[in-house]
Amino acid sequence: MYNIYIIPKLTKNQHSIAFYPKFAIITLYKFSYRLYRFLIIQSVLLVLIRISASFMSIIYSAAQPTGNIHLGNYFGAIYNWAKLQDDNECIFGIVDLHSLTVKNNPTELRKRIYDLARIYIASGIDPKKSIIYRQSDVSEHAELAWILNCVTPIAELERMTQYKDKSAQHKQNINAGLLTYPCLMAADIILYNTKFVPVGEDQVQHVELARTIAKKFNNQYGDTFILPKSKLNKISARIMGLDDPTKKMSKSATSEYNYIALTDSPETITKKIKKAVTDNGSEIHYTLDKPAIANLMTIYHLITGLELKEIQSRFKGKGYRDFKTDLADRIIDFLKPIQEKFNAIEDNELDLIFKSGAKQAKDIASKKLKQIHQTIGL
Ligand code: AQP
Repeated sequence: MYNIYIIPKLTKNQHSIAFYPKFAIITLYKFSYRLYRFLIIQSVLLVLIRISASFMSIIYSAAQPTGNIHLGNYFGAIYNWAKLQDDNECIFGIVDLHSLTVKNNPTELRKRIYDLARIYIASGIDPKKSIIYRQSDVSEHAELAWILNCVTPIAELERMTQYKDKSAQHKQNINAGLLTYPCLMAADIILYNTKFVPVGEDQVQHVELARTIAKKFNNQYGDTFILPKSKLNKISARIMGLDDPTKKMSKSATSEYNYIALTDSPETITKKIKKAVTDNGSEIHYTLDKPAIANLMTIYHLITGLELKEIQSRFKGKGYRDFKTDLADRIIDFLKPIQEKFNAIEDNELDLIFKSGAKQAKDIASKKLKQIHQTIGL
């Protein structure tokens, strides 16, 4: 099949003007054949890429620029996102509209948005593989949130744990956004035909509500949305506060001794780990009735990759002091390359990433919203 054209070789003498037309035809044949072969290979490759892309899942997740990103956010979410980006189509948002549910200083908020993007990239999220964008750059989120508000029963929103916790925490500012937050989060997710949402345990209830809302919409208007599922990394899904191991580590904790921020200095890390609450006794042993040491051992495991049993035997006969000193040193070493990358990323680099991310996200979101408009009769 490949030798359809028998192309005679030209001898030296044949390279004369007399042979020019024949030579030109042969060259044209050769060229067309190569072009034909190139195009066939390209089409086959394109079909293969499309087939493999159709098996890829769409992954969506996001974080709020509400404070210092800590080890809980990192191991519960961001670290897992980076691992998913080779085999899936990943979209990672900086959900700045969500952060407005609590009071903000505009200058600080702007800085936190850029710093969050820095954290994503320093943690291994590659803007060439994944879409990184700011939620407020894609207005479709806010519009779909309004539409979803109109299919979501208030009772569903009122029973959300985060709404109850945050209303108690911000008594002076219990705004409507705090209550309808899950509708905006549902919009973030289902706007992109998301299949999986890798999150920490505290966000599972919201992802389940997003699924319920999508189901309600589909029942009312016909199949429009894919029903998303949360994706958890069991061991790191709930990192507890260092000052209170019965509550999760949180960006908006009142005490900075609650968390280790990814950008904390070595001195701060050492101080925070030294001050971390411990249980009665002094044995380095993982048991659920000793939540403080269990939490610190989980962090040690995530940082070093050592199994809990190995950690136990490594510190056999030693006390909390030795364990804490080693843990602090290991966290410092672990965060060093992340901090170096974080400090090297310039704002103008991020502006380009935001621009390209917004374009890519908007492209998907606007098509989906158009479809939704048609479905609901707008
Ligand atoms: N302690 C945690 N352990 C494991 N995962 C956690 N996440 C949050 N805290 C822990 C996960 O981090 C991702 C981004 O979180 P977010 O920005 O959506 O905020 P959040 O869930 O409300 O967490 P924070 O840190 O407590 O922030 P604030 O104080 O602003 O509310 C999510 O996937 C989350 O599950």
